[in-house]
Amino acid sequence: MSKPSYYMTTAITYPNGEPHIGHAYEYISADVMARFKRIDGYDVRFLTGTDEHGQKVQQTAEKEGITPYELATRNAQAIKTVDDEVLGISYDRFIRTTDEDHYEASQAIWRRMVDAGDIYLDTYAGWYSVRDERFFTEEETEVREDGERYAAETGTPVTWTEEESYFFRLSKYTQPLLDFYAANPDFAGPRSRFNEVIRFVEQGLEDLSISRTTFDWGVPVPKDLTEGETSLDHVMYVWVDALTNYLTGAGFPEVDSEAFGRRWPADLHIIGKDISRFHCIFWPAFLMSAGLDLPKRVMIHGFLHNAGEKMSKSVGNVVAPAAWTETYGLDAVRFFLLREFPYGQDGSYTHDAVVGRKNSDLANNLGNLAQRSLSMIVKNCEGAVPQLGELTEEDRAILAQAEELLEISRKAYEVQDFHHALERTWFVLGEANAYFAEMAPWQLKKTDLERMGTVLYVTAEVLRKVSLLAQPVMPTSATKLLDALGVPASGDAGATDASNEGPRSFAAFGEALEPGTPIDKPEPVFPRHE
Ligand code: ME8
Repeated sequence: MSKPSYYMTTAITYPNGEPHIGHAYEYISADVMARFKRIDGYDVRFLTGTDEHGQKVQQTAEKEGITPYELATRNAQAIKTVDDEVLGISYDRFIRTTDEDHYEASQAIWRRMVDAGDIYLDTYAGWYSVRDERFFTEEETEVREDGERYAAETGTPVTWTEEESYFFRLSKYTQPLLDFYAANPDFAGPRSRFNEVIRFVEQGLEDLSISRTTFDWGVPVPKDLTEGETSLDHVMYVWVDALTNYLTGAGFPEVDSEAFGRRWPADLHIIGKDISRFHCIFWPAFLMSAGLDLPKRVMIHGFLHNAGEKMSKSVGNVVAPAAWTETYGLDAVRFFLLREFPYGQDGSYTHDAVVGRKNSDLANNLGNLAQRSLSMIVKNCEGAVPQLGELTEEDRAILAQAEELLEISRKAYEVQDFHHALERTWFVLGEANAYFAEMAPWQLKKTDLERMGTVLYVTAEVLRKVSLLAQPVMPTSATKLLDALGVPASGDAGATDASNEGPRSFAAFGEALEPGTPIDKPEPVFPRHE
């Protein structure tokens, strides 16, 4: 039987600078989702990449005296290196919006929107923020103390823009969008952010300017297919081609291909809170116009702040992902980001908070328990998983709690509630630590060897389940733990890179440890951060 398909994406990053820890937060969380689904038996296609067109990239390139393509190529490479070498992101394609097939896809969706009668020629006059690559109405802007005008919502400078432009009949989609939201209450999450989108649409939508004529760094608009005469060369508004990357990655415009049939509609778009309107309003409207299915879910994550403060170049508090992974280790960073605060909310990091998680949750709760119980097995049970004697109430209770974790995690991952999955898992681990302390197998060693073996078995079995579920978040460490527990690798669980050679499928979750399996002297997996 073929595996069910799961197609998911991150936002594509502007390559006008190097990625910071806020971008890393998005890549890591998406990677955790992709790994979870692979281990759970899905044929995952995971798309990430760079959003290379538009004025922002063009202006940065001009300042540096290079072409936009040169700038984009340099920074796309830097981002890819962070994905590959710093964060171990298991993407399947790194798309660049300058890729040839993406031009084709962008022009194809444009044609479909023209065919639907949704594109017309007019003049745009209004405010534009290059930094946000976004239009603002007069009411959405304000003049600040310095006499300059800014977008009120994002605080970025805006400039007056007046030019011939194609428009998309977004207004026509106000009601269809509201109907769609009502019929699909899980289309976007978390609910609070989805509600903000709905309230915005309820006020009524205005048509959207979707092409630019005053610069040329973009996908050219197909000239022959227009409603209205123009002598000007238009390039697409960068967000039109940017959003279309999700279709390109699925094989569009080959809509009849096997690949497109499998991958589209996308199962999940992961994005940050600043771009929810683009993904929950413009994108479904474009797709409705083009006669294509809508994505199943958009998950809107919060922003990561440095000790409560927004990261910014001018404040000088921007953190490079490598600075973190070198200091704390990759798996600890991945764990911290998903465990510390709920996905969907904003969160903050400090050195003390990361070290706290690393030492208490990882070194103490997980590392120590594994180290102590496995060392005892090696010393006192002839180096093999002990036999299981008669189970007490306490044994049954802790085993039952561990057993429930897979279903709890599946439900949580379905709505990208990574935080809840980890919280429950570490709660059970806390219970296992309490069980171990109470049962005191080091004392049983002197009085009741069979009972000691049972306690060690039960502890190891809980550790096995916790380690299985920890794989998506901490691929390297969880693999080491599973190796130490003598759990065989399952070849079909989506091995994708060197850090994830031996993922164990969740299909084996219910198959308890085999007594007699050899256990080697354990190496510490989670060192304390001093
Ligand atoms: O918005 N914390 O690109 P981008 C968490 N090209 N997430 C953050 C963050 C922070 N401090 N800073 C940025 C764009 N992000 C467009 C996307 S998609 C078709 C086009 C997130 O480079 C941000 O919310 O500004 C977005 O999801 C992603 O990083 C890329 O941001």
